[in-house]
Amino acid sequence: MLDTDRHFRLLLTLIIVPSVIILTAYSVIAFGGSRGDPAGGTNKVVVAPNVGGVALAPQPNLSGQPATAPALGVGNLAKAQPAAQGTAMPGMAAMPGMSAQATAQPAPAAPHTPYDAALPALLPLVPGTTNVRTLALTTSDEVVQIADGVSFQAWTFGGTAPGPVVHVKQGDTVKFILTNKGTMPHSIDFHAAQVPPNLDYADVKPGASESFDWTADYPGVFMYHCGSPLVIAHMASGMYGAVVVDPATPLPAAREYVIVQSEFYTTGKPGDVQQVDMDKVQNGSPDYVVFNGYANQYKDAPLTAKAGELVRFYIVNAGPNNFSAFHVVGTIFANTYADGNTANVQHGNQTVTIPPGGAYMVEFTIPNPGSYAFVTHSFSAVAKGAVGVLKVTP
Ligand SMILES: [Cu+2]
Repeated sequence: MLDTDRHFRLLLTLIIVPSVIILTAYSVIAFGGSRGDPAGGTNKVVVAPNVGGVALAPQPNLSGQPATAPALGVGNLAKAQPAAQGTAMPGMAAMPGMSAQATAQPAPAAPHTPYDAALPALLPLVPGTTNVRTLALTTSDEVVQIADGVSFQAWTFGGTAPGPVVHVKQGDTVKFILTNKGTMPHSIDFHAAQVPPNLDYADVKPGASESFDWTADYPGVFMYHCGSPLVIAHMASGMYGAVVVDPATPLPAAREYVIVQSEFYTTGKPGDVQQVDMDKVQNGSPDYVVFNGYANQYKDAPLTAKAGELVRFYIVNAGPNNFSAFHVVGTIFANTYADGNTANVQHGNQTVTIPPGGAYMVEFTIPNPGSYAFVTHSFSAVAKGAVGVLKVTP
């Protein structure tokens, strides 16, 4: 028996000891090798080079004081990292200091005029018709203001980013003409339309015009945007807007606002016109996330409503990258409608998820006067300008 036990132990030792050695060696190669792999490590820190060029990120400050300090964390990272060399978009005029790090902004210039968020009137009818409307949009290169003291070299529809809100009724035919006064080909993609994109959404050369008709088959709220390559570059440069299609059965009267959420990715010296930074665009690292094209504009100049009044927000998320988690602090949405279609109703939502290229209509009534902030609840975006206030009065 003893001999058998010894032999058994010896046998176990001969099996276990080499196994432990082999397993230990394998662990070092497999896990140690993976952590130390330069390629893997580089892939995991793709955001780091993109924070070097972060410009002023306004604080999520609802006190009405203009923000001047970089957002906590972003500023620290910006200082800790070497300056990112921003990549300006091909075809854009090079600006002095284009590749320099932007870490501060100069004092504000003229006061900003907020983008009018009120739902505009319906497009004009073609005389003698009841459901044929005309729409003419022009594309152009413009320097626009995107935040306090920050100007940006944009490509636009109608001279602003976002472009004008298009308002029609379900069943309308839109006789549309696009005139390109910009310096490169542009086009338009109406998410509210059903047309052959290879024909109607084709590039329009500088100086040229193209026209096509489309019908508003579905009610709701939709994005439009430039679809010329690189599409993301044209969208990141400001080429998007909202279409609101009233349903055939009219909605109840309400206080109606249109909000387009979008991101800006910038590079340039403080005080210079900022250029789009395509590295940041492609990596999804915006400097600004804004409602209707300008950081914090409805925090500084609140939208208004009356207590007890039905409020209706049409929200388009133009992206080009981020989802929106749209939320109004201090209220609950009585009704929410994905893409603004009344067939898609839900009740009692706190926050709605709006994908890039998507939209929502939300309705709510606020019983008590006060200041009600609206945000995307992806809160890093709030620090970058995605906050407004609805001021409710008795
Ligand atoms: Cu374009």
